[in-house]
Amino acid sequence: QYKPKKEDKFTFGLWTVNNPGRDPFGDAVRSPMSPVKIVQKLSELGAYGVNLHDNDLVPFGASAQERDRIVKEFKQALSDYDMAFPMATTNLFFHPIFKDGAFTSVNPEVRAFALKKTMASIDLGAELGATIYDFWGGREGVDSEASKDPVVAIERMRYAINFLCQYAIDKGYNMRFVLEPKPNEPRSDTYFPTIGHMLGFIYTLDHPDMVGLNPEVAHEYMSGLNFVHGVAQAIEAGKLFHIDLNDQKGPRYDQDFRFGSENIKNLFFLVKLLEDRGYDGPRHFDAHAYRTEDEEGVWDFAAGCMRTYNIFKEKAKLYNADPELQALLQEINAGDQTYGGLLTNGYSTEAANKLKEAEFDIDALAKRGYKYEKLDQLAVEVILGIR
Ligand code: 3MF
Ligand code: MG
Ligand code: MG
Ligand code: MG
Repeated sequence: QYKPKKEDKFTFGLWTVNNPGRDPFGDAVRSPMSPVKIVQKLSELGAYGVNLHDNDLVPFGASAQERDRIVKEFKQALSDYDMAFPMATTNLFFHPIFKDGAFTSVNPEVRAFALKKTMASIDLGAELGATIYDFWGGREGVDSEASKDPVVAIERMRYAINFLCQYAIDKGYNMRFVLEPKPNEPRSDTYFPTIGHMLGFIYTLDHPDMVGLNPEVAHEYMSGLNFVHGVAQAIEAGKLFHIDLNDQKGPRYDQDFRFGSENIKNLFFLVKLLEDRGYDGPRHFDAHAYRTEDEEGVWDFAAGCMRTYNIFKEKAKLYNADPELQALLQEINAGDQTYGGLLTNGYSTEAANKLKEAEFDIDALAKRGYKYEKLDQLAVEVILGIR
């Protein structure tokens, strides 16, 4: 029942299952697997597709022949194992050249190289069939506030995204861009730290229709924010083009835990939101196995992400079908929602005058109990599996 199927649209980045478990205090604990093996194994587990950064597949600085050989072999694997390739992105954070950022570096030569590298990576994504191209800020930020003018940094980011949108249009690629906010790590502070900051930025671009969001669970939790509300705003704005699912224990270092391993209640409401609102993009897991794990643990991790998503999806159906819970919701939301047309027809002088003359029973309104304790307990019992 919870077994992942292609229609579930579960995807993983090559970098997620291939995470070697390196951290600031310890070396790699797992050796890299070949991209072909990853494609095969994820397909067997029921995933729909894979995503990558350019250098997850083609090493930094590879020759044209080497690149073409690797890409050919990878394309063959996608076709052999019936795996989709929805999203690609650029690694603009690992190589030391990017230590001060890429598109927002103070060094113009680094900014130019970052554009060149991204164009090559967009070409790679297009060749593999990606229709979504991701931009995570990586090292676009500061450690010292003295180092950069923050207004100039925003202008530089806009210049880069506009340049690259036009590049994709010029090339005739069927591709939309997604911007992925994160508040910090690896830099002390990253520009465009949250969904809201990024959403505001999109409308200042030359091609705002082409650009949406790739929100990540852990990134918003690192800011102490409610991820469900951020995603809802992206959905309402028509900007949820992609999503990075994982988990995180509150505002601390970036953990990228297995989806649903920590914030069970909030992530239940996230899955309910995505499913109720008909989100039809990839459900991408941007997470990795605990550092304690060997290869077997990596596949346990991957299977767990998908299984938990499907359990939440099933629970959301139960929630929507629970008679007591739904009756209570109806009771809570009762009343003339249009308030005699005054709450739906917008402003008019007549409506304003009517409202000014209206009498309200302030005491009765103030005394109302909202029954949210009862409702929340029912919700918790659905999630805990006893309803
Ligand atoms: C870092 C991230 C990134 C991005 C990736 C594209 C390395 O916290 O989330 O993963 O997600 O660049 O998805
Ligand atoms: Mg992340
Ligand atoms: Mg991360
Ligand atoms: Mg991510």
